[in-house]
Amino acid sequence: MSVPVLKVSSSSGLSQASIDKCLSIESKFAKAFGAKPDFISRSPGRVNLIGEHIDYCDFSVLPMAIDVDMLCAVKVVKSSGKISLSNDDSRFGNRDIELPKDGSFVAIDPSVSDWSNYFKCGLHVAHSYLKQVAPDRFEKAPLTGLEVFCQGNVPTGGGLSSSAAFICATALAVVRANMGAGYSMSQQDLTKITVVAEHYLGVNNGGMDQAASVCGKDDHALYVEFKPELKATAFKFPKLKSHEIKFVIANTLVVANKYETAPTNYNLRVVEVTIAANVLAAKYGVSLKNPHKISGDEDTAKGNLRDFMNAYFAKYQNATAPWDGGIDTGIEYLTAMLKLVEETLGSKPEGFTVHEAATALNISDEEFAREYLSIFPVRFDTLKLYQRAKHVYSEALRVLRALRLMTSSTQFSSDDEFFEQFGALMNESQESCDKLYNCSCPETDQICTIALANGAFGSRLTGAGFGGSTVSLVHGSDVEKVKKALIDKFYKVKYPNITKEQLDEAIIVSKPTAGSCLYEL
Ligand code: NG1
Ligand code: MG
Repeated sequence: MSVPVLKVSSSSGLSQASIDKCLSIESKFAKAFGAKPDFISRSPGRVNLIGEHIDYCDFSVLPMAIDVDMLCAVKVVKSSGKISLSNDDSRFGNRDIELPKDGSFVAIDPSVSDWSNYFKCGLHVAHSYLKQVAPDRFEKAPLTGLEVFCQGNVPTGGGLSSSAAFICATALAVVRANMGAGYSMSQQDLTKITVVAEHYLGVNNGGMDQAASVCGKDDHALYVEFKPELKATAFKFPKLKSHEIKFVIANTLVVANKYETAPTNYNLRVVEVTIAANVLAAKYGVSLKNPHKISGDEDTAKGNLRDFMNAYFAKYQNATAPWDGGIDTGIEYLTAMLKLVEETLGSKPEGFTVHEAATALNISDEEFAREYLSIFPVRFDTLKLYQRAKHVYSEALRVLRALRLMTSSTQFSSDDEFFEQFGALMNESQESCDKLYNCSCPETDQICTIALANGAFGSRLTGAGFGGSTVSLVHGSDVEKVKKALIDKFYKVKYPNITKEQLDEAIIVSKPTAGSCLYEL
């Protein structure tokens, strides 16, 4: 499916709110650059309902796009030789990016923390896409110059993917500006190219955020699969007899700086589960060679826990094909993996030293350091292979159970059967993120406890964790009650000077929204 291109007019079926937003950014653009933009690109934030820290193991996740987003209003200034950036948020000052005349890439310096780095990441992946689809035009010649006005309301560092929203909007804008108005880009291509964008800033992320931001659909959540290829299937929440299904998103306001903490947090988790997969593979004598990666990032492709699961079933259970994503087989395979993790790694809850992990892999400590610890640098005392692998397989299992609840055609005998079962999965996910993956934080735990005590059926961190946001499942009629409890018992206690505006931004109750699009003016 193509990224939608929408004409900004009421006759095109666009909501008045979207039209107003476009007209408002158009006039801000005019103030900044003294002209009218040619088009606007948009990409939303997302919340992940369940399936945390498993996308980089190629296990499916259940996110939805939400109605906070990033907009880029763009004017093509063909031969200016630069991209001039302006931002609605005064904390982010104007920037000029010079475009190399020989058509080479703009350099990105991840050691300098600057908002334009995200733009540069989107620019880079769009540029490399352009070189692929139109090499004659983009191999040696520079990209077109641009004026860009950015405006977003996805909280930064809040676990709702402000980074993916910005990068997807940027990449889309650069492709549209260089290929012209008629060019149609597929959602799959936009997702695929943006998945690797943050790797240029040193974060070895999976593909959930970009898939959710690009492929979001009004009133639908998404089941995102990464194998055999990237696929986002939209589904509606089940219609219950008397209660609407609502998710309350509450930000801890603890900002998770992913880049600074990557060596001990996010990237270390990716490394630990990669090592766990390879230790299991060595133990059971199976090969993870030639793993299928959506990113095409072959340098870092060492096989993952899904590859191990498939290799194990091929060798020991005569499976003739890799797991195809089916719910029943998935539950069977993952349950077997959990047993095996217990038997194989369960005796070492204290974790593995470098030497112990290298020995388990039959390689030298030096080779181990080179192969696993150097591409993205990491720091640790011991590698918690048992806990991390157990989290991944159990979380992947919970996603399948959650999907079955969301999509099962059998009616629930009572509404609360749905709420209780889905809520329990969310609570188990939180427990696993906290105790096995160590990616929760005290503020997240407090919000979850308050939400659960005030009517929520399930409550958990969403996104990478280590701060950021929470998501809680509630009856539609209980939204206000849960919000009030969070305000009185968490926000006003923890942040006594919090303003009304800050509170309005901290708690979001959004219906699922549409993904990336272009607005033509
Ligand atoms: P956040 O930090 O919430 O944007 C990150 C990763 C995802 C996924 C989740 C955890 C990036 C861009 N995204 O999301 O790929 O692994 O953590 O489920 O780093
Ligand atoms: Mg992010």
